Amino acid sequence: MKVCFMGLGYIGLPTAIIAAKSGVEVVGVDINTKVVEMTNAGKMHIKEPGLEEELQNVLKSGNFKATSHPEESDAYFIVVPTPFKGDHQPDISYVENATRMVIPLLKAGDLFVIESTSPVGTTEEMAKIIFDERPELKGNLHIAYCPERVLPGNVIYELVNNDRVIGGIDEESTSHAIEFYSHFVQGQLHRTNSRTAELCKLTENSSRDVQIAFANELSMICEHAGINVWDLIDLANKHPRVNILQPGCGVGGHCIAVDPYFITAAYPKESHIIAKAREINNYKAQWCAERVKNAMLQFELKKSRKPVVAMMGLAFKPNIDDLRESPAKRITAEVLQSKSNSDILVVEPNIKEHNVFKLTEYTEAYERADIVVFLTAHNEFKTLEWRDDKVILDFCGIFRK
Ligand code: SAJ
Repeated sequence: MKVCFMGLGYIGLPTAIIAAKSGVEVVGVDINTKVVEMTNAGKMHIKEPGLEEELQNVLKSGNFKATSHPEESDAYFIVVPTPFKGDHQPDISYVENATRMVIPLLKAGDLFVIESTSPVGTTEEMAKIIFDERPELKGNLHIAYCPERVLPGNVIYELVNNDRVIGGIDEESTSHAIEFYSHFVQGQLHRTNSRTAELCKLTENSSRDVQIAFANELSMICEHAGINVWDLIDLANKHPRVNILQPGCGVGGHCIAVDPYFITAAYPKESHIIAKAREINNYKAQWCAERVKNAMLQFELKKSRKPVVAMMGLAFKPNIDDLRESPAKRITAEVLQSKSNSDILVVEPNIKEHNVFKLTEYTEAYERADIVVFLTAHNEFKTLEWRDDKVILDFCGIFRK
C-alpha cells in the first residue's frame, strides 16, 4: 500500500513517519522545499522528542521520502494548517489547494482523508469539489475525516495510543478509513459521520478553552477577594465531581486559542459560552499586562527610581520552545512597549536566542530584578526560592504549594 501525506508540519510529519514505520510506503509532500530537503536529510524542522531518530529509521528502511509534489497512491491524507482570516473566519484554502493537487491522481477505490482541523461541512465540501472535477469517481472513492488529538511533546506515544474518531461521507468510507488507521493506532477507532467528527475535534478544544476560562475568571475574582486561587482550586477539586483546570496568563498555541472560532463563526447565535471563553482567555493576558505596568508604577512612586523587571517565560506552555500565539510573548511585548525606560529582562530557558527579544539567563534575571513576573510555569523556575525583597507577580503558580 502506498500513501501520500499532504503537509509535513507538526502533525503531518509525525503521522507520516509512524505510518511508514508500520510498513506502509509513504510519500510526504510539502510546498516548502526547505522542509522537503531537511526531511530527506533526516533532520527535523520541528522539535519533538524521539522523532528525529524515527525519521532516520524510516528513511533507511526505504518506506519514506519527502517531495514537493504528490505521487499516485492508494490513499491521500490532508494535514495542512487551517488558520483564520480577518474577523476570526476559518481559512480552508490550504485544505482546498492540497485537495486540488491530488484530484488528477485519484482512481477508483482510493481513500481520501482530511485530518486538518476544519469547520463543519468541510469534508462534504471537498467531496463536492472532487466529484465536480472527476464525476466518474462518484461512489468509487472513500472520503473521510479523522482529526488528530496529539499533545505536542508527547506525539509519538499519543499517535499510537490515543482513541480516534473517524467519520466518512458514507459507511463504506468510514470502514476503509478505519482499516487504514488500524495499521498503526492501538487506541480504539470510533465510527461516526464526517460532520460529527469535524465538530468533535472543535468540541474537544473548545471544552478545554471554556474550562481554562473558568479558572482564569476565578483567578481575577480571587485577586479582588484577597484569596489564593491555587489553594481555592485545590480545595474545590477535593469534591468528587469537580475538576477545575489551572489559571495562567491566557491561552496560547495554535489549537485551543483558534479552534473555538470555527464554531463561533459558523453558529454565532448559538455559541455563547464558547465565545465568552475566548474573550475571557484573551482578556486575561491584557489583565496580566496591566498588573505588571501598575506594579512598575507603584515601585517607581515608592522608591523614586525605575524598577528592573524580569519577564519569566515566552513559550505558550511549560517546558516547550513553541511561541505560537503565546500570551506570555504578547504580555512581554506590551510591557516592553510601555516606554517606561525600565530595564526589562526577558527570559526563556527553552530557546537560545530570539530575533526580537534579547534573552537573559533565568537565575541572573531573578537575581537582578526588582519585579519578577512569572508567565510560563517552566520546571527551571520552580527551582527558584521565594524572595521577600522582590515584588513577585506569579501568574502561573510557580510558588503554589
Ligand atoms: N492551559 C492553561 N491551564 C490549564 C491547561 C492549559 O492555562 O490548566 C493553557 C496552556 O498554558 C496553553 C493552552 O492552555 O497556553 C493550551 O495548552 P494545552 O496543553 O491545553 O493544549 P495544546 O494546545 O498543546 O494541545 C491541544 C490538546 N487538546 C486538548 O487537550 C483538548 C491536544 O490534545 C490537541 O491535539 C491539540 O490541542 C490540537 O492539535 O488541537
